[in-house]
Amino acid sequence: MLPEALVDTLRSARHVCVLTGAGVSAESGVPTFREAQEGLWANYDPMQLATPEGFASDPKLVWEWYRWRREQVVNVEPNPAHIGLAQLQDLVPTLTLVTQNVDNLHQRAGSRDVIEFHGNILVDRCFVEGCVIETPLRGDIPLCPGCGAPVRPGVVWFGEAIPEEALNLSFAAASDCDVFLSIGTSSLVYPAAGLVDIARQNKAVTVEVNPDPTRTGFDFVLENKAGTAIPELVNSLSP
Ligand code: BV8
Repeated sequence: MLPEALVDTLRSARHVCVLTGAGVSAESGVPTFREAQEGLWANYDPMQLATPEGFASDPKLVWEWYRWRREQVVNVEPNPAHIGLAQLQDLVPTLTLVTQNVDNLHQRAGSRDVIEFHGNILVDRCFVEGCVIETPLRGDIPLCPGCGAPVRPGVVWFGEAIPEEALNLSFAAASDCDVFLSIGTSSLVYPAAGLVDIARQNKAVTVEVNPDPTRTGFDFVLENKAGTAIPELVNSLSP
């Protein structure tokens, strides 16, 4: 049962800013970032693989990891959490969805104008020019057809800057929103994890949805799976 005060707050919200993490895709069968290492990948640390240094030192291994993860995400479906967030976008005046996830599931569920804070695993980019590579990739370490440099997945690695537009749009939304929903994230990775602090500084009501709540200081904590809590939120707002 949702707190009545939270439902009232959402009903009167002008701008809801949502930050999602790997927990939103967990119920689709995509392992969360920290549990993602299973099977042959159990011996590798994602914090090493998801870095420019990791790619530079062994591009073939890093490509194998991303191809394995791509295979995962294209073979799963959006879950009720993704679908509920897409529905929520039509139930509040303005909803800004910022995702740390790179799996494209929010878009497949129908969410519009998704801000991909850490990029998208299904996009390929030239390592040197940064441009998107549309042509089919060939070989263990695909090369840019334009300049011959290695091609890389279009994600943001540790130690890399967040794409400027994504950063600016997300900071602006966190500063303007009157409700900030943090869903399915361990709140460990910055600057994404700092968005809630910006929202709080601007007097937004903050809400965490996580079966394993991570941080004190949220106004509301829904200690539940996103696939259950988000549809409940949507039902409480539906006419
Ligand atoms: C930056 C894309 C600066 C790649 C990802 C040293 C050197 C350099 C930087 C740093 C450094 N030390 C610290 C930093 C900053 C660093 C950082 O924050 N590190 C952390 C680990 C301390 N950040 C960066 O490097 C960022 N860039 O700082 O740049 C800069 C500035 C200018 C110029 C140059 C540089 C970039 C970070 C982006 C990294 N890329 N992903 C890929 O995917 O391969 S991050 C990756 O991990 C994910 O995208 C995600 O963001 C993160 C994992 O977090 P979560 O999504 O929260 O997932 P997690 O598994 O942790 O938690 C899941 C949660 O779900 C849990 O709480 C669980 O309870 C919950 N859950 C489970 N089931 C459910 C559920 N919730 C709801 N429902 C359920 N059913």
